[in-house]
Amino acid sequence: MTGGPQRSADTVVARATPYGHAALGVVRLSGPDAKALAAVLCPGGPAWRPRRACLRTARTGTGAVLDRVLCLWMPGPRSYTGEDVVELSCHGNPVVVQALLRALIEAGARPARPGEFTRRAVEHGRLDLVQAEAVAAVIEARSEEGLVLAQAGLGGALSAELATLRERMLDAAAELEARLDHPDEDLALVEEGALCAGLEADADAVRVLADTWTGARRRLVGARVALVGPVNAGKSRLFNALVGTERALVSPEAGTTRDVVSTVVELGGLPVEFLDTAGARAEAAGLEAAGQVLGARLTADVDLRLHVEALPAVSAARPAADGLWVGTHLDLWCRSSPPPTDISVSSLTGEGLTELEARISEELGIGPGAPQKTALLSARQHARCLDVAAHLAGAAGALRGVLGPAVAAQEVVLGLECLAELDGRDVRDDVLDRLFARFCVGK
Ligand SMILES: Nc1nc2c(ncn2[C@@H]2O[C@H](COP(=O)(O)OP(=O)(O)O)[C@@H](O)[C@H]2O)c(=O)[nH]1
Ligand SMILES: [Mg+2]
Repeated sequence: MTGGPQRSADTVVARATPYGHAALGVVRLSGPDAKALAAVLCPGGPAWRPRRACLRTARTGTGAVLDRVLCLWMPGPRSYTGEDVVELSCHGNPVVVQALLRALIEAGARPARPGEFTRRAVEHGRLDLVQAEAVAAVIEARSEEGLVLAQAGLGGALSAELATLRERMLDAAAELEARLDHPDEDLALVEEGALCAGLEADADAVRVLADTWTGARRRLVGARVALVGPVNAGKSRLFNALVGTERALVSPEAGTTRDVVSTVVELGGLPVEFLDTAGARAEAAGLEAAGQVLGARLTADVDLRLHVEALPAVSAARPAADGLWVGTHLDLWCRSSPPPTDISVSSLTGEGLTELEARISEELGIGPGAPQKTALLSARQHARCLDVAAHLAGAAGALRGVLGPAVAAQEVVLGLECLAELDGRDVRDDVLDRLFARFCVGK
């Protein structure tokens, strides 16, 4: 963080609950005047006591009652943002929430920008950047396993792992600097081979950490599975069987499916979006060909591809691309040898469907298995981790090769810079702007 901790001069306000009718709505204030502004909104009543909920009456400027609100005053620095915070729980009617917001803004509060509460928490050292992203993940996680990973991040597990990595990298940098400053003296504490091996081991460890993002992303936002293959392979019928509803049109006529049809279902506790696509055939033209192009584009980054083929017409060789090779029409398979596909099903009788679902879960790495302890929680963290790993590998390579300790030291320093950006120790404002813009207002 550039500039170090600083007190924000202004007090911000936002609703902390979504727009809509609900039992409760929460409005949150943060900044030096939080309590004073809340006291203007809720005049009179008992004395304000820190961290004690108190029922008060919010009034318009003319004294009319807006709502009875439960007020909680959390003086800084022991608050979410590190500043004075007041949370007002009112009735969950957008009219009530809007009236409270307007009154507080008229009294002098400023509407908060997206993610501003969490950004203030980071600026006041209450959270590091990795934990701030964990806050977003806790709010957005779409599975319980994702929530557990997000909570581990918020609890500081990932931050601690990064802190020990930083220590090792600083030690390596110091070792390399010692070799540069005094090339003729034997000041090195660590023998060169061990130093190289240490850098390589750290590069590997950071790559392993980077790899946790794939599994974590699926647990946080869900996974996407596309059904692809030739026309009339039985993709649409299998799609309907997998999502448990007659969602896609099924027909013996080739070229029936044109648009991508998608449905989200829960599989092993995760939301999984299945996508049915237009089948492939060389003579496709017009809308059918356009459907194939659209299908290829919309499924370019799926987590898993099911290459579907009808068993009576199955090719002898497996499709070249990654994914599961699925044979349909198992009910029509009458040859003595087992089908060559990875897995076979009959969408007519249902045979093999349970096994296919289990296989899909396995391919996606969901369901029972070793739970991850620490995992990355954003694409940004993933990108920075890969940068750190590349610099560490570059340092080891330089030390082993002809480039030597000067280049190796430079690589470690560059890696440390990436690490500082990763956990927010030293991160540019534009990076923060982009990151917090993804948060919603009030977070
Ligand atoms: N007997 C049998 N027929 C199937 C099976 N799966 C699909 N079909 C039939 O094969 C034809 C083509 O199916 P469809 O799902 O539209 O294929 P798509 O073009 O790949 O989407 C339809 O008449 C389906 O009823 C299956 O497992 N067994
Ligand atoms: Mg189809």
